[in-house]
Amino acid sequence: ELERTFALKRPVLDTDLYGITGEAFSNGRDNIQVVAEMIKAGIKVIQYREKEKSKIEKYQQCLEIRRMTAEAGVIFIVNDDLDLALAVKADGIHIGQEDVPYKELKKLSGNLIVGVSTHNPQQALQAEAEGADYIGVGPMFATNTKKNVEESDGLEYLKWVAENIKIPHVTIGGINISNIASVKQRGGRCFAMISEIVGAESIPEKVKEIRSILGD
Ligand code: TZP
Ligand code: MG
Repeated sequence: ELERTFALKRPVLDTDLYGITGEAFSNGRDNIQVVAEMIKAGIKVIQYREKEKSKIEKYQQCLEIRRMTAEAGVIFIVNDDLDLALAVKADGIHIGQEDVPYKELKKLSGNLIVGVSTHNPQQALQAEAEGADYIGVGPMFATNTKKNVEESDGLEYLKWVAENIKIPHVTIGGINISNIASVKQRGGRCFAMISEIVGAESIPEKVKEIRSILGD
């Protein structure tokens, strides 16, 4: 009964905002409520990222989010857990440098979209060479949302990616209303935010404000 939103991988990230969950930063809302608001706000790619729940709790939330995103035509990506992504028929999986290497993961991930977090040119070149569908680029700025985040030259690294990498990229890390214009100016096209969006009093209002800054 569950259905993937897209039979084909591409185009992915052909959109301005990439929403990511995180219940701990959501002002008392749960991930389901946050996703409902993101969909209402017109966000077209949503990643389930949840570091503080058991697998069964994550599975239950992902099942519901898969139903919601499929109905809305929104791409649904699961962070970290390939079993979870496959079980709920997500559209994609997002992994970091500390997860099972992409080279191995892709043997198991079928036609799922696979995104890889990168923090420097060497990691970006490797992800592209190995066939990743998109890369995460960051952290752009300091953030309290992710623990032990690998350092990056942020805006300088983004500029390099914009000039040298052909697969789509999503910028992440400490992006907010006050600095998003500087990220766009360095070549950012798709912007991922956790705290700025999930922590907003009204997510649709926040998204409107962000879009007015981006000029779309
Ligand atoms: N990866 C790099 S920074 C980060 C992740 C998941 C956290 C982004 O959260 P915020 O609140 O938008 O800084
Ligand atoms: Mg991970």
